[in-house]
Amino acid sequence: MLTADHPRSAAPILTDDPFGREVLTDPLPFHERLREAGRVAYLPQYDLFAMGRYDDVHASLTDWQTFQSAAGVGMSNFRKEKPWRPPSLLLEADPPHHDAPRAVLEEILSPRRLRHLHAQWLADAEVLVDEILDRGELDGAHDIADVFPLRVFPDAVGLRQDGRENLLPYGDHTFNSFGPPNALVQKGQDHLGMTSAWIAAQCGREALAATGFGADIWAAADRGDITHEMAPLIVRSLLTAGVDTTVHGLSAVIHAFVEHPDQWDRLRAQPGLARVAFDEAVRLESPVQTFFRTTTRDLDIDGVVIPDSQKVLLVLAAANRDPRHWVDPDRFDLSRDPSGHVGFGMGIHQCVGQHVARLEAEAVLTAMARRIRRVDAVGPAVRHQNNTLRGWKSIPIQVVPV
Ligand code: 8QM
Repeated sequence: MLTADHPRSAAPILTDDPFGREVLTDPLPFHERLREAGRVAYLPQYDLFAMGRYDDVHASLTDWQTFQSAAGVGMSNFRKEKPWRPPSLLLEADPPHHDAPRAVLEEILSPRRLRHLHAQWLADAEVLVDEILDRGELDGAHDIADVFPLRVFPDAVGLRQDGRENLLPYGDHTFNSFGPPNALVQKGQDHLGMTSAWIAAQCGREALAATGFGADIWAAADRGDITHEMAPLIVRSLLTAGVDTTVHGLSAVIHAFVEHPDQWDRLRAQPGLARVAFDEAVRLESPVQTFFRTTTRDLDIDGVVIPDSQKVLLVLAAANRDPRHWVDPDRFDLSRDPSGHVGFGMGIHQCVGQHVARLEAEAVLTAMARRIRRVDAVGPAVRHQNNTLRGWKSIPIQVVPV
């Protein structure tokens, strides 16, 4: 085994580029090499450490004191480099600054507070399923996964109608920006000024409807739970993290069912499995593949020293298929208990919007399972390329009604 010449380190070296076209096209071989290399590996191309075993990824996510987020959760180290946008008060913060914004958003997005959306979103999903049944042949990514979150989430936030086409490109660029400044980031630069300006303009109180998640955030500022200066940035978090993630989560579960028709039959027989199916797809596909943390001290992991202020790549997707933790990890299996996957992260930063995501997925899958007997592939699915997200650009399918 090669050894890193990093000072005082003895980490196994991996020469893969986790953000190169080869790994982004098929990340699984890299994930296996990472898990098998040891508890931690060194990637000389970027001077960073990486972890892919479930226990180590889980432990690092839960130890926010040692693995901080405030120096950024992308490759860029905010202790050394200026962030491309003002840091998120949630994602790119740690206690104590993280606490108030997190508590406010967690309450606003809690299952109890989302309950009133359930019936409307199911009705919206039924309308969408009617539309796709009329067509027969369609694109599961373009016509379902891209469409549904954009129909329900901006309304729930309280966004104005015009300009919503900025949401997906802004999110896609942000997720690219967590990686190195490669061609995927370059491609997003052209329209970034306009897109960012639109996003920023939607975060003010006057731009938001009188009811919705956005208004709820401003009301929390009026109560003094957060300051008025914090409110726009917390709204920005919703707009950044709330659309692309659910789009790729939905495309993951749709693709999984196309590939596993037996599991589709199972969902039809037992529609109550919709939420399990979604979490199992999030485990299997890990729409958010990776996040970084930054060490706050020198660490020793089985003799491998990770120095203070080092970027550590946590490969959530590798942990979610680690055979040390999961039985038959590559199987999409509704009889498994997928809870404990790290696709939503773990610990104090665990996805605050996960109940929104599950409600959207439950609505879509429930409506589909009621009306659609079969979902057949009619052509090869095409991957979407992003430095952080894994999903599909195209899933050509034919739907057969019940
Ligand atoms: C990823 O801006 C933010 O607060 C934010 C951006 C991206 C995410 C989360 C938060 C994890 C989905």
